[in-house]
Amino acid sequence: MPRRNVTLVIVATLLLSGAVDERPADGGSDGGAAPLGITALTHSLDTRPRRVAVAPFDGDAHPDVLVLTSRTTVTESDQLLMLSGQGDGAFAAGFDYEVAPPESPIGVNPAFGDVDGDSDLDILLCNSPYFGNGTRLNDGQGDFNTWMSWNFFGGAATDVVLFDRDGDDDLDVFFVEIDLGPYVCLGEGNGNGLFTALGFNFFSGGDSASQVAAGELNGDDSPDLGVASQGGISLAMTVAGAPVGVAFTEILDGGFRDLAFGDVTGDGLVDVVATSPLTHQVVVIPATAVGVFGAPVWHTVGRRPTMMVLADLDGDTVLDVACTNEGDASVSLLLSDGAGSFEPFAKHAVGRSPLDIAVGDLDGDGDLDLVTSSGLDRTLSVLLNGTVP
Ligand SMILES: [Ca+2]
Ligand SMILES: [Ca+2]
Ligand SMILES: [Ca+2]
Ligand SMILES: [Ca+2]
Repeated sequence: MPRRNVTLVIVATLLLSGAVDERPADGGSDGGAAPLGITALTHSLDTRPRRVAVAPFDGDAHPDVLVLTSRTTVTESDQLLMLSGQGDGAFAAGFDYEVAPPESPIGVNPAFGDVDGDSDLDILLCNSPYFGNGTRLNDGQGDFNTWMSWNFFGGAATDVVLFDRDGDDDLDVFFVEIDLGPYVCLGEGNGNGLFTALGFNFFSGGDSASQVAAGELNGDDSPDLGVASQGGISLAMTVAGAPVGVAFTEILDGGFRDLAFGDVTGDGLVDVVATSPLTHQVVVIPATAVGVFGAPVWHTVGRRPTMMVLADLDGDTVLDVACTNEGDASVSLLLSDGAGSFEPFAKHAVGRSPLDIAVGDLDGDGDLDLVTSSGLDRTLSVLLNGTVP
């Protein structure tokens, strides 16, 4: 039985056309008509959604949507809530937990994975005013009432990522701590939902770090780490067996919001992809050999791209890029042609000032759908992919 993470299988490759062509509201570049035959749905919430994640959390096979909300007024609290996927693009109400009290700093950050080895997905919450960094364990039915704190290196973590650092089958944790440092921090998973401090290094760009990534870049079976910050993109190539290995090198100068590792060029080598809000571009740093990167290639998208996912959206088995554009209430789709280039980007309208994006097959038809959050509109925008008819 698979122990963790979500496996989403693309089963068909038929393309449909006829999507809605959305135009930016305040400048930026126009995209072409979206090529995926997207159907857009809007889900209204009582609170302001900020971060979103898609995965089967509640014990059935259907992907659910996990939402972290931000308060509207100082008298409200931040919430962690779940919309329980019904497998057809519809949702039922799931749990709703308070994760930050009124008048506390905003910014609880989530990650998910099976951190206690019982095959259900658990939730990590970092930077909570209640508990700093901690884990909510899944009871297998979609309740997360067991709370465990692992509050090392202070509590003000930026984005957090789970990965198996040392191949022992327990998920380990990586984040940037900005209160005491800034430090890049590693924690060893204990296999029970708790983590033990492994080590930390001062990271000069950490104050402006926004998102982190982990994955295998250089082929040594020891996952490598990345940080996107206002100063650049930095990578740490870890060496198998190294005790901590958090020495970062900046590989690209500039201001970046989100980054991810994946093969978007179709050559089997893992590339680095990031969003650059100020230039309205997505940058691809292509691997030219295992762990060796060539010149960055810039792709114009919508206005102020922020959060991003890599996923095979058109079913050709090569990863594509979808990013939220904060400045023009849209998602840009950069579809890889599988040979190192991308189709001209396409856009689709979503809620205003989208704050996050996640991917999963929400309607159960075999293609990957997208969901974005708009705190301003108090909505989630669900873009159902029409690749599989
Ligand atoms: Ca679990
Ligand atoms: Ca590649
Ligand atoms: Ca693709
Ligand atoms: Ca789908």
